[in-house]
Amino acid sequence: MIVKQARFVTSLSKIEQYPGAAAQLGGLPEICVVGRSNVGKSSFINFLTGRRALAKTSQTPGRTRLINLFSINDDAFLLVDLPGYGYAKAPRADKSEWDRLIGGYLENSRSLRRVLLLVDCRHEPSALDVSMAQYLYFYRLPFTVIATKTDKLSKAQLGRSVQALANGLKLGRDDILPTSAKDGQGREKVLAHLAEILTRDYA
Ligand SMILES: Nc1nc2c(ncn2[C@@H]2O[C@H](COP(=O)(O)OP(=O)(O)O)[C@@H](O)[C@H]2O)c(=O)[nH]1
Ligand SMILES: [Mg+2]
Repeated sequence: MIVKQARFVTSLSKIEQYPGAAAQLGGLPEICVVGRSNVGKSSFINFLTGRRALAKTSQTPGRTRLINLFSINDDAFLLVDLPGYGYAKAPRADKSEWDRLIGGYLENSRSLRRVLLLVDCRHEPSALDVSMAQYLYFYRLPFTVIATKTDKLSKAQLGRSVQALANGLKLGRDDILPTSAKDGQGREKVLAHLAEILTRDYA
């Protein structure tokens, strides 16, 4: 797949806004991005779309408290940037609002074709990453694990890390796609993977 066009559509601060926004766009297929805050979700969206600042990235974890919708290739599909989970410093009330946003979206989207679960390639999956994978299994939401920030490791280190991630998430190592928003690693593979998912016939 070639990303010819990408545009920001809207931000949702409450899950109640989602059905209306999705309907207004005509129920486009959706690919969503989840992961802990600061794992590189917004950078991943920019990397995938080839746009430097389509999604706002941040040095400060826990900034995105919104669901951001991006339309790709003239409404071929939507990329959905979900708020990051697991930001320890968030006030308690904020935390539950985030969970409501993430859970509300994942359990209610009718057009969700794939969840991209982003994990940092440098670390073993956190307890929250493991919970998220279990949650996705529980709701039978098909997902793909994307390892981010591969530019921070040597090739040998990356091989070991991907294996550790696969073990921690009970996946095969080929089920994890390594990427770097910095040097572009993995972009073609991710785009081919998404193209394959989006062209599948669900009828
Ligand atoms: N070296 C490197 N840094 C990255 C990469 N992806 C994201 N970052 C950095 O990680 C931080 C958090 O990124 P962001 O996309 O805002 O994460 P989000 O909170 O998950 O949306 C920022 O400082 C990014 O520049 C990557 O592939 N390589
Ligand atoms: Mg973000």
